[in-house]
Amino acid sequence: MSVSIALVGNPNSGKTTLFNQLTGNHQYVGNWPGVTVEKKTGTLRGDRDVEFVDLPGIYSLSPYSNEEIIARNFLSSGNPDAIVNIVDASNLERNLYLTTQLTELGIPVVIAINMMDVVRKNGDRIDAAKLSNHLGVPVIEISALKGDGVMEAAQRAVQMARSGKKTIPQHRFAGSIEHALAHIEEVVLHDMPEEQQRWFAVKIFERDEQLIEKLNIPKDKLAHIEQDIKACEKEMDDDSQSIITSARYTYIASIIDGCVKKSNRGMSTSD
Ligand code: BGO
Repeated sequence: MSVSIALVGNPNSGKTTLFNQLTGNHQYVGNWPGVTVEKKTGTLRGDRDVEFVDLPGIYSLSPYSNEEIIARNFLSSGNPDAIVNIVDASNLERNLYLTTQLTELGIPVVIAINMMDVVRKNGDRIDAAKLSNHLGVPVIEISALKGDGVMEAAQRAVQMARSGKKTIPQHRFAGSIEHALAHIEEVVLHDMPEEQQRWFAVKIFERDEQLIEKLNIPKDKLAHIEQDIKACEKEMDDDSQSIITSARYTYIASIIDGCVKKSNRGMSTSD
């Protein structure tokens, strides 16, 4: 069975380096429809049945740039069978912000934790097994530059895609947010496959206009949902978008603490 795997990550996480390692010279370059953003696809070295789609480098699945819109439209349309999320190990906090969103899409996710050569050289340690347990996805340590672990990451993604097992997000928001999300799913998303509902519910909670328009949600249902969102905003004394952003960062900080041991003698790649 042929599979399509999306390669997703922050700018400068090593996505191009990984894509080149995985596909060698089996690459095709075009443009995403309607925009001048480059679209690269390629097949896995040694297996023409596995296609990789290189999505633009992004920090979030918000609708604020062409790159983000391309990525989220592609991912939420149900196209890819799996996602390889490349994460810069020296910048975990910022990179995992995107990861928390990717795990809500209902698509199998494999994390390829990159720049591990830098981490090791600095004497730092990352507990990949613990991180994997927290996030509910396989975490494979790689160095895209040296080629270490890249095939293992690809094979895990192929395995996940073929098994049909969806990723289940492990993170739960505070009670009142979860209450609002459950209500949104019940009122407007019940016709959608269950595993895809969470990401859409969070976006509707954030009042993502582009998505609300696309889903064509009737006004009376929107008004109904708005009551829950407003109640949550009042309780937490913040706007819904900031509530979600802060919750994601608080969650990430809580899991990174136990997974990363710094020796304090090295520099990050961004340094
Ligand atoms: C330059 N290890 C190390 N050490 N570096 C890596 C790894 C890795 O595993 N993976 C990628 N890099 P992109 P995006 C560069 O280009 O793939 C490096 O944006 C330089 N260039 O080599 O482009 C990679 O596609 C001059 O570094 O990322 C690249 O996601 C001096 O990370 C950078 C130093 O990789 C970004 C580095 C002229």
